[in-house]
Amino acid sequence: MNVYTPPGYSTDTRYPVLYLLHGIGGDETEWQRFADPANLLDNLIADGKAAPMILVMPNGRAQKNDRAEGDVFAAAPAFATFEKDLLNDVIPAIETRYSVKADRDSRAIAGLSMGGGQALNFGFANPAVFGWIGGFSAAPNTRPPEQLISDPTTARTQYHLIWLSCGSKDQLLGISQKTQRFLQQQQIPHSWNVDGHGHDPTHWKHNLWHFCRQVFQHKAAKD
Ligand code: FER
Repeated sequence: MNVYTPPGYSTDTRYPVLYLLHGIGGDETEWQRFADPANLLDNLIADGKAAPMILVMPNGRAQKNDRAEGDVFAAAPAFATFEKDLLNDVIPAIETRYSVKADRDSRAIAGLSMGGGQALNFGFANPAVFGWIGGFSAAPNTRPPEQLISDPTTARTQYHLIWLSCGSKDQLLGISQKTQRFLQQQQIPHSWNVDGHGHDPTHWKHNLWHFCRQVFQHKAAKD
């Protein structure tokens, strides 16, 4: 995994943590290749527009060969297996090695495409672990709504932020739409951001920016 710590990181302070997940052809370096999350967060924090936070970008392909090689779709099951690695290994490792706030209000999960599906699946299945969820261009690994959110009553009040986004030219738009429609029907508060992009890095970078502006801020940030 790659870990970002905010400017002035000190063990005198405890920080919230955003777990940020990659797509089917990516790995723990993917976000850095196109979104420069360290600069994005440095700038937002300097402007007082994001909470100082730790950002963790793990490899979400939980199998022996975790490289994005060959037929990357063949590794889809390993993205589901990663739920156990995240809960049992990644989060405890971060909470042992870094000065973090270890509670659901201080843990967020977000991701792009395959990682967006993981963020939704893992975030909704583990309300005691995550208080903030972001799914950008979520892929077909996203559980069907009734399985994804088996207890809508709880979901209605549990999450500080549920951020769903997709480009209008993205072939996978239907997956986010189906999820969003369910959230709306069940009156589960959420943000829904559709732009004119396809399944592309600009969409992911923009939505990471939006998500970082709001995560760990108990009131939505305003310009
Ligand atoms: C699929 C189409 C797209 C799929 C996964 C993806 C597992 C993921 C795309 C990405 O992460 O960019 O049918 O099935």
